[in-house]
Amino acid sequence: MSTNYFGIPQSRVIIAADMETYDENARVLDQICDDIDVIKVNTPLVFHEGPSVIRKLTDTFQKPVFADLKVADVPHTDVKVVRMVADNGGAAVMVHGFIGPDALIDCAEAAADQVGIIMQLELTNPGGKLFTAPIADDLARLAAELGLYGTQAPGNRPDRISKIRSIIGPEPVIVCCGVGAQGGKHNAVMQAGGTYSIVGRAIYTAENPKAAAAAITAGLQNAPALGLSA
Ligand code: BMP
Repeated sequence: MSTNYFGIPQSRVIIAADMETYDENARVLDQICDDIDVIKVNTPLVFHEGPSVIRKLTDTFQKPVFADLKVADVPHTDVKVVRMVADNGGAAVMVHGFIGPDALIDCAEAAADQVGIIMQLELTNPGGKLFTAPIADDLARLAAELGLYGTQAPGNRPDRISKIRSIIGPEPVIVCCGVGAQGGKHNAVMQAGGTYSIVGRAIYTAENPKAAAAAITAGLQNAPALGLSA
């Protein structure tokens, strides 16, 4: 594994900064920034604020920003999005695995060791079991063959995290969405071999986001340190 784009992990929690304005997210981040390792942004916020929000968050909160833009197009379009993330100081970008090896290779080249490529495998919603789960293991094999920085896995299905970890091996990161509001548990994600839990509403809609973040990580013990090598 080349670069550790997400730095030294502590809580192993990625906050999904999913509110649509910078200010709304900043109000929560001001309270919980010390409790999380990475800030994840996705399309509603980036459409609303523009891609420069990636650098603004990075500089203000001194945390790596993961651009969850679910890149899923033909290669010459994909690479523009990857470059946009790199040019705005992003640490990693989420790219759908189903775009295939040619497009993924072009994305990795465009990332040029400035940005980690994390492959989206299996959606956490019930419908994700219908079309994405059946191809997820093959996509994970492809992610490993291409030496990508990591993959996504459904944090609300620990058995799937274990399977994906067994396919990709100990080094790549696995980011696991669906912890908190979608039923996943941080401890179970860690025990199954996940590297990071992604948590959104369970923290940012809580009356006390700091206490909610502490509750997510409470009781975490002896978690295997997978995907954490520099
Ligand atoms: P929440 O914790 O509020 O459910 O948010 C989950 C976050 O993870 C959202 O940003 C969502 O877009 C993302 N996500 C997901 O829930 N399931 C997936 O399969 C992939 C995701 O990126």
